[in-house]
Amino acid sequence: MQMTAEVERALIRSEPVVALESSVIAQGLPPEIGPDVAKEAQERVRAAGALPATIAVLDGAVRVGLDDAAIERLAHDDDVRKVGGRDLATCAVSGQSGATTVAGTLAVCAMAGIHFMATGGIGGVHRGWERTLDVSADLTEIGRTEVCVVCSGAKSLLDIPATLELLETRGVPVIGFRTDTFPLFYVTESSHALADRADDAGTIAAAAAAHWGFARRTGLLVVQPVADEVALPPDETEFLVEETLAQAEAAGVAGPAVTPWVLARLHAATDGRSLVANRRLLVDNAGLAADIAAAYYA
Ligand code: PSU
Ligand code: MN
Repeated sequence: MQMTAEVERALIRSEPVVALESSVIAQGLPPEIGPDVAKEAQERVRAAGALPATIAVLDGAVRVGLDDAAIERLAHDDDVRKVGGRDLATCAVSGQSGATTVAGTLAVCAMAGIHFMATGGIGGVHRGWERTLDVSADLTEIGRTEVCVVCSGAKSLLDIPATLELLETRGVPVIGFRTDTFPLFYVTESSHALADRADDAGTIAAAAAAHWGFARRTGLLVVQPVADEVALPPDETEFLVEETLAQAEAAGVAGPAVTPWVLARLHAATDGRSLVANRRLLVDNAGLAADIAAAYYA
């Protein structure tokens, strides 16, 4: 594992560090936008008084903290793997490069001793899981890694009730940040009620400290709705998601390729409005994760 000197120093001194995933750079966003968004997220973390540590594998080295050149490579090289927890070792041993999903990022957080991370949306239980068994490894890793994960919920292309059930089964608290319902990524609200809500970062930091203090060896999931002014309307979005999922199935798209494929279609179908929302929520989630980490280590 190669950690940048500033991240290593911060971790040794118990100063706030926020891990950022990189699959969003390589697979989630178009290459001409991904690096800008990644850098903006990093700047937001710094502005909140924490250090960003974007995670990836480059030429077989697990990297904690990336410079701008590394971020550009992830966006533009065409042999960058999508790396979950199971892929870390084979990617490293073969000398390949890979961008880490939430699951892969959490696996590296466990190695590095990082307890806070931010992402856009987590992977979850896919619709049709009864047939396909497609359940994101994000849920497995959140269920066994002591990291507070900040996201904007999950896309409605997932089976949201099943995803929430599995989080409960795995012992993961789901805390709404200034919301009482589970947000659906581009959409601020849903009909899925949450048991827990917090209105400031300090309360979430206290919940994380208590959770780990009670020897709960799992993550916590913090869900923050995308800002109202860039959110997409629920009905239009639900229709588009349904349509795109059907197209994916008809085109034979399956497994890890589903989410990137559907995202790209949605970006085109909304004339880029979904990209604006995606960008905003990624940066805002990085900021909230930094606020929580700063409160935790204060
Ligand atoms: N949701 C998004 N954009 C993304 C992802 C999810 O809106 O880029 C990525 C994240 O890295 C997440 C991963 O961890 O997809 C989940 O992939 P899968 O469903 O294959 O486990
Ligand atoms: Mn999957």
